[in-house]
Amino acid sequence: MGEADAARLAERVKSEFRHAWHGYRQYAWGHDDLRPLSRSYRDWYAQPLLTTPVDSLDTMILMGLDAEARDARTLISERIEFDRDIDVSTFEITIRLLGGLLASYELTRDQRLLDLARDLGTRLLPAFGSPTGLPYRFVNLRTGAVKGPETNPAEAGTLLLEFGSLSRHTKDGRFYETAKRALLEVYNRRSSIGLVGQGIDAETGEWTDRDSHVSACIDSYYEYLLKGWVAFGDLDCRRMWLPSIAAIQRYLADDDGAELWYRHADMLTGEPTATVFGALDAFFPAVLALSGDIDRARRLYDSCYKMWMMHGIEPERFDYRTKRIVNGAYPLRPEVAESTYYLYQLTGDPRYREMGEALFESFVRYCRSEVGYASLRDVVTKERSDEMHSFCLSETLKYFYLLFAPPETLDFRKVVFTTEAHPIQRWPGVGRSDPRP
Ligand code: DMJ
Repeated sequence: MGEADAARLAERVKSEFRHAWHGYRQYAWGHDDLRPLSRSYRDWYAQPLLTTPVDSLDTMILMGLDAEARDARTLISERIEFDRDIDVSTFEITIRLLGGLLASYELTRDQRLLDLARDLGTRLLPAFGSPTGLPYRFVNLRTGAVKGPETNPAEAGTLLLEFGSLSRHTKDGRFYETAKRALLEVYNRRSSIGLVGQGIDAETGEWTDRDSHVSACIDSYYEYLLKGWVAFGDLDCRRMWLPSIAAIQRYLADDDGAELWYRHADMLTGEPTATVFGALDAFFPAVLALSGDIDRARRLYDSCYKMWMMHGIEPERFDYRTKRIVNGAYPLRPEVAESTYYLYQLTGDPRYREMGEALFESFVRYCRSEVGYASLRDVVTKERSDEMHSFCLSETLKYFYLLFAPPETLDFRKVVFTTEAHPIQRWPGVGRSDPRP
C-alpha cells in the first residue's frame, strides 16, 4: 500500500469517526453513550459523566478535528462535575475518564483537563483502602464509600499508567504508589507455577476463581506489567513481567505448529481447561510485539485475523479447536485493530496495512448505522444491538486511523497507549526504560 492509498484510508476513517461523533452530538449530547438504533442515549449512573466526549477527545485531537474537539472541550469544562453521590467502577472510570483527561491534557496543555483529572484521581483513591491494598470495584465519588470486594487482576491491576501519569503531572506521588501497590499485590499472590486466576477478594487476598488465561478479567493486568516498565522504566514491573510471560508461554500457549492460540488453564496446576479465545484476547499480539516477541506476535495475529474473517467480524468468544461460537456478539471492540497498528509500527510490514483495510471495510459494512455505529448481537446473522460503547471512538477508530495516518501524527516510540488507547508520554523517571528483556 502506497502512502497515497494510506492517506486516502486515513481520511475515510476520519470521516467515519465524524459520522459516529455526530450521532452522539445529535442524540446523546451531555450523556454517556449513544444508543444508535433508538436514537437516544444511555447513562451509566444516575448522573452522566460524559463518558463518550472525555474518552474520545484525544482521538479528535489526533485526527485534527478541531471544531469537534473544541465542542467537546467546552462541554467537558462546562458540564462535568465529579462531586456526585454515585458509586462508580474504579477500573472503568480510571481507564475511560482519567486516562482520557490525562492524554488530552498532554496533547493540549489545557490546565482545566489536568484539574479535572486531579479531582477525579483524588476521589478514586479511597477505593484502595482495603486491608490488602487491592482496590474495591466501586467507590462513591462524593463520600469515598466503597463496595465490591470481589475483584479480578484486570480491574485491580490496570491503573498504573493513568495514576502514574497523574503523579507525573501533579507531582503528587501518592497516585503512582497506590496503583503500583495494587499491581504488586496481585502479582505477589500468583501461584507457585506463576499464573493468576480470574477472581480475587480485595479484603482477604484469597483467589475466588482459579481460571487462568489472557482474556477478560485478567488481560490488561499483564498489559500493565509490561507497559509500566516501558512507560516509566519501572524495574519492578520488569521483574514481574518476565516470569509472568514465561508462565503464560509455558502453560497457556497452544501451539500445534500451524496455529498459535492461548488457552485457559487451572492457575494452580497448569492443567488445560478450555480452548476458548475471543475478541478481547486479540490485544495480546500487540503486547507480545511491544515486548519484542515479534515472531509470536505475528503468528497469534494471524490466528486473530482468521477469527475475524470466519464471519467477516470477530465473535466475542469461540472455541478455536471446534470453531464453535460461544458468544457471538461484537460490541465494536478495538483489539484486532490495536494489534494491527502495533505490528505495522514495529515491523513496517505493509501487509498489516492491507489486512487493516480489510478489517476496517468489514467493520463499516456490518456496523455502520444511519446514526453512529451499532454493535452486533450476532456476528453470524449480523443482527444489530442498540449500543455504541465509547471505546468505538476512543479505541477502534483511533487505531484504524493511526494505522493509515502519516508518521508525524504521533510518534509511537515516545508514548505508551493505556488499555483504553489513550497515548501517554513515556516518562523514564522511575528506572531504566529499555523495554526489551
Ligand atoms: C476497553 O474498555 C478496554 O480496552 C479494556 O481493557 C477492555 N475492554 C474494552 C474494549 O474492548
